[in-house]
Amino acid sequence: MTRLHLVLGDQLSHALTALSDLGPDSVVLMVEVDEEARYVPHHKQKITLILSAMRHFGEGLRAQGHRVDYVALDDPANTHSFSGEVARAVKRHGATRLIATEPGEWRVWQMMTGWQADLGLPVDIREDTRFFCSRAQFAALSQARKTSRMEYFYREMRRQSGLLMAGDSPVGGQWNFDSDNRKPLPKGAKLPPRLRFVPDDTTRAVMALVAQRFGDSFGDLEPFGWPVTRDEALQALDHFVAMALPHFGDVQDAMKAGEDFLYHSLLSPALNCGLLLPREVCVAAEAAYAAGHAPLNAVEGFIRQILGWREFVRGIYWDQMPGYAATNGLDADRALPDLYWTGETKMRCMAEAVGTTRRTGYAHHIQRLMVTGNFALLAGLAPAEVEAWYLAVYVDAYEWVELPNTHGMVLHADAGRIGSKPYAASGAYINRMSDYCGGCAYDVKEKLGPKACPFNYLYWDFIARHEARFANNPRMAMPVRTLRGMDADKRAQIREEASRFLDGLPPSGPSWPRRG
Ligand code: FAD
Ligand code: DLZ
Ligand code: SF4
Repeated sequence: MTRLHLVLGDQLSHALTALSDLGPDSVVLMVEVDEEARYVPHHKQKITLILSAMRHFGEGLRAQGHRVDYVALDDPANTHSFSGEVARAVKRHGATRLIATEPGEWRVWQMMTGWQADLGLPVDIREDTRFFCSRAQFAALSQARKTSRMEYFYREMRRQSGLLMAGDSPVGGQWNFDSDNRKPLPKGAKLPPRLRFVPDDTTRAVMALVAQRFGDSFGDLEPFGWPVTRDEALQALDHFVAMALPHFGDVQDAMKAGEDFLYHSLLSPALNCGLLLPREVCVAAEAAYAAGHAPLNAVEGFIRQILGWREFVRGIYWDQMPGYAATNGLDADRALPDLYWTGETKMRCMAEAVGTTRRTGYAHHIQRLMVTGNFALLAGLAPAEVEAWYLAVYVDAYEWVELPNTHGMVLHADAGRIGSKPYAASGAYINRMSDYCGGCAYDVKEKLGPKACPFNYLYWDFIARHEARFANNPRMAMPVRTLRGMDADKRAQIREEASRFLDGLPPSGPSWPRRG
């Protein structure tokens, strides 16, 4: 009798349900497989982070006395797929039962649900209890119409978790302090130093493997500084709470040239691969408020991102897949321009956002949403291509969290399931929230002509392309009215300049594989 307990690369938590009943008849299975590294061309630092964190996690289990069967990427017998490696391990150990925790991606869920029949043994797929809201609870809340907007769902999660609650009421008498959180970065603001971790021997060995096998993948391999162990992830959490959380709220939407991190937590990579649990992160933030170390608008804003947005997008993903990925609410079909991979463009905001992405595997939320995301929306880029890009380039990207953000929040391809209106903005927004425009080859104040900021005419062209659709959306009524006030010549010029600009962008080369 051998029970095989499968742990995937984003399930590196000792609290994982698949590990809850390890016994003398248990073998923990962890597998490094090419298929997971190649289904989109993942950033080199993402592959490094996951493989190094997996190796450390496996070693940790061994040190606790558990039997761990760890299949390395360069094992000559490796079949390089989850299904192939699970089948080999079942044979190797004469396993009588396979135990897993539900995966983060529909693609892997489909594989997993076929294993019982394919392998001819019982397969337990246990709930992933690391989240505040289970898939079943979200479905029930949706039935009860409590997930139509993130804010309603978030309040439900506040009540359920007790976070920032005083009895039945929100602490401070308000659920949401977002209106306090939209300031640009003040001049001369002193940004906190960020904790980066020096790669140890395990990480160095993985980096050498990644350089050798995935040298043509996107992004810089070095300097690598992401936490790869539970201990490092806890240090990163403490550091964020001490140094950045107090300022998190006020300038949450700000951007600054040359500053990759501002006051953001940088915790998503550790949270999403399991080294940190969302509850402990929220509790640490709440404790900072209780201790008078951080103000309420910062702590509420931070907790809302995790307890609200993170749980909400996961709920939508599992509630709506597989159909969710297939919708194209704005009929967008333009190929992804090469500048998303190269960062080569005169638009300084885009060059900054892609630049930090290449160097670090990270860009903060407003860069993802209002720069690369806004451009993709205005330009009418094909959802599948944009989604494959976001899934590949960020070290924190897994489809359950990437897809609703890209498909829904950014591209409005889900026809409003996530947001009631598209987050479309002209150059004025980027100018207000950043210092990018000052050093840009384009002029943000110019609306048309060779010097005009492309975001300006692309914005109006976007509104014009969807005029009929947006006229029925009360939240889009104002730009539609303004558009209708423009004379025919101006509208024609906007169309012409937008087309010329977009048609002039080189599309991605064939060397960048699409999502398989
Ligand atoms: P902070 O700003 O410090 O926020 C704290 C935490 O809140 C994050 O660590 C994250 O866990 C959570 N969070 C914040 N916003 C969101 C959100 N919209 N959805 C889910 N969780 C959120 N986040 C991912 O974790 N993985 C992705 O693949 C991903 N893809 C995105 C794609 C697009 C187009 C956009 C607009 C956003 C995406 N996000 C994604 C959400 C958000 O941008 C990142 O969570 C955030 O930038 C991570 O950096 P941080 O840890 O410093 O976040
Ligand atoms: C992203 C990734 C990569 C690059 N490699 C592996 C791997 O070799 N083994 C593994 O178990 N997981 C890996 N992952 C994470 C998986 O893609 C992730 O667990 C699934 O997509 C389910 O969310
Ligand atoms: Fe971006 Fe336009 Fe500003 Fe240049 S002028 S940085 S393109 S918003």
